[in-house]
Amino acid sequence: MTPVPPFLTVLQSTARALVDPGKGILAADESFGTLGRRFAAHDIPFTRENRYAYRELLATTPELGDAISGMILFEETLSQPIADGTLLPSALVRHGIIPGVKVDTGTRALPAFPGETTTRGLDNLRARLADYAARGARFTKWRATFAIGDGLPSATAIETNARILALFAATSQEAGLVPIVEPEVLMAGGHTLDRCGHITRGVVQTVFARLDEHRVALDGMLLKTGMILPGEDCGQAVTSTEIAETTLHVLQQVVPANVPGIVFLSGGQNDVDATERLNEICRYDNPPWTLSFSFGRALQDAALQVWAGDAANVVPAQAELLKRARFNALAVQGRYAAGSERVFA
Ligand code: 5MM
Repeated sequence: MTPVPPFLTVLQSTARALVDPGKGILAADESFGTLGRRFAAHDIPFTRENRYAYRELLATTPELGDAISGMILFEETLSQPIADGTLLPSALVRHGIIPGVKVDTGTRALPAFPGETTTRGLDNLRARLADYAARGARFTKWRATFAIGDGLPSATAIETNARILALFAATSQEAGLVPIVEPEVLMAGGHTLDRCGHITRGVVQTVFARLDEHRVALDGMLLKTGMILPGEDCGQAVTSTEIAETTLHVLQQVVPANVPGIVFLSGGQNDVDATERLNEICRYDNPPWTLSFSFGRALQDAALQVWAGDAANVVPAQAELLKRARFNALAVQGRYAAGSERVFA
């Protein structure tokens, strides 16, 4: 008989709270490399002071908890003090936002498989999780990436990453932290919508097979995945309806019904497209799981641009973040209308 994780009730209630209807997750877990590139695009010096200022801006946005259920942090942010002297995770809790943390340590080349990666971070994971939990984290996230190309992704890359995702998820549940399992099929390339659907189906199916083998409690985890989209160099014109129907069709084939929620990443779509497509996906009746968002760029890009590293811009930057969070909160209820963008402009 499969053993029941000791914290199953806590895992189930945290997972459900993260997909509280009408809310979604803010992914602000960019590693130094990624955040450095985002800052560089706006000529913002990559200093600890600026990283702290930016993460504090996000976490202290007034009313953000009305639209955001949880915020994924980078390890550094978990111990960051904010202006009032409290630690940033405590500030989130005060706003009704659940703190979580990215626990993978990034992707590395998969030896002998050019163009493919695995994700590191399992070695000392148990000890790190105990530390993160003591610092207030209640959920975790691990991302594996899959490139689509000639012969890619290989069966070996899919299998290796699925196994690692399952080990991560089981270890996280053992520590009482809800795992967000993120297999990301990348948008780069010239593939069609159908090929993205075919690859995503195979990847997600293998991930759930390995989660089952590793006795991960599916009702105490979330799946984070991309919408099914044509590659960014494909040139195929697709409607939001086609994207929504294909995405739901694929996920219904491979995601078990007892997974409480599926949260979408934005993956490089512009913020308005991401919201509009999310809305279309969420308009369909009665999928077995709650559907929501866990956007990084599609929530943050406008705010980062307005802030531009200047303390004088904090309030308008927070307004941009809140605006996108609210639009996406409407989208998960199927109530976003593109015209709303003009009303708020
Ligand atoms: C796919 O990336 C995740 C969602 O962000 P987008 O909505 O922008 O696609 C995101 O949580 C990602 O895992 C983090 O930004 C961390 O990425 P790095 O590359 O810094 O590990």
